[in-house]
Amino acid sequence: MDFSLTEEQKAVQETVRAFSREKIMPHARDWDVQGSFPRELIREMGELGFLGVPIPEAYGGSGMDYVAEAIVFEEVGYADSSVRTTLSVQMSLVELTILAWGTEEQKQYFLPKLCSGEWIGCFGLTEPEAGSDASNQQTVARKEGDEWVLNGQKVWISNGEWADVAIVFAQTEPGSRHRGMVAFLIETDRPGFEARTMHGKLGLRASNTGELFFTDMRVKDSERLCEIGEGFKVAMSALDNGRMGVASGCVGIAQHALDASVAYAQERETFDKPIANYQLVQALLADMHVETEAARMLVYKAAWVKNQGDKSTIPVSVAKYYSSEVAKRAADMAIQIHGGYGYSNEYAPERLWRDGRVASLYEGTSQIQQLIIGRHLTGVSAFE
Ligand code: COS
Repeated sequence: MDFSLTEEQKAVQETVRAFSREKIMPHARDWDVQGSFPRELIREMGELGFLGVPIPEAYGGSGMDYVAEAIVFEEVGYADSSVRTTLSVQMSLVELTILAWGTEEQKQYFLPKLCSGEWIGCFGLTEPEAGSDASNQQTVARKEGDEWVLNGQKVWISNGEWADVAIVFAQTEPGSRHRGMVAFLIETDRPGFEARTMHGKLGLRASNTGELFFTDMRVKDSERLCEIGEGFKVAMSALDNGRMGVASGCVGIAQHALDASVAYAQERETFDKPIANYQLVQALLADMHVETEAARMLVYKAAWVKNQGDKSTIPVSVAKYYSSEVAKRAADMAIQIHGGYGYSNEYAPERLWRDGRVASLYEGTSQIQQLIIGRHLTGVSAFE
């Protein structure tokens, strides 16, 4: 067993870390307050190759492995989870899904635009009545000749209003649950499609989250991403990638919470001594360190499984479940160590805490991950 990173992975870590600490982190607080970050940043990251890490070079990607991808998410997530979320959706949920399920024509047309950051993508699965219960799709696709007519609504769609291209899931046979689901890959600049930004989020305020509306939207049959009835498998296989992005980003949140806490503990004095002298503070720091290291190892293990080309659902669920819980705990401990200052946006912990909170909700709640893992252990499905 070799725990060291390859030269290529180390180079990625160095480059993305330098970029994120210089170009993202100093602005994270202002972007959080403003509720957005500059879209040009996506283009810039595309030019540096951060947007297509595991995509083959033939399609405009960087042709690297899943550990390198995890490192990119960790480093960007350390700086700003809003930017990381935008990146994760683009790379894990959209690009990798097109790579796995798209036709050669779809891959050649969409992937270079997404890898370069010229286009932004979104993943339209969640609906008001289809969150954890993802196969309960109310968006309907009705066939008319060689076209489909789409009607329905999506919610909580990251990149929603920014997206040039959307993967959209729909039901072709209402009542048939996952057996009738299909996925389309559609350009959004079209009649019948509308996106509206959602406001009032606890965290990830700088990332765009939208609602999508489909009103008699006409979609060509050639815009299908899979066969009829395969839509749910597309969604689940996409989440095997998406959850890796969330897990890696959470390692970044936890590491940032720890680094900020160590620095603060060394500098802040109470009773004439830096608070780092107090055993109760050291205990918090030790817990943060141990849990962050453990989360990182689970992420790397899941990435390694992916690199072998093996099915990664379980290791990814394990990593996502643990890392998202660790991010919440680490950010909470960081607030505790920072005391009153931890409650102010003058320091990072309160934003880490708000941004980290969503990680155990989106792309499958912690409870969904527990039930996926529980089903694997017992052979009994809680969903039947
Ligand atoms: N990759 C490929 N195919 C998969 C898969 C995966 N990871 N997981 C399941 N499938 C396939 C199964 O093989 C099965 O195919 P067949 O009908 O051919 O046998 C089909 O999909 C149905 O699978 P399953 O029986 O596991 O479906 P369930 O309804 O039991 O799934 C869970 C339940 C909870 C696992 C699923 O609904 C889920 O993950 N929900 C959370 C969704 C979520 O994360 N939402 C947030 C989205 S934010 S973008």
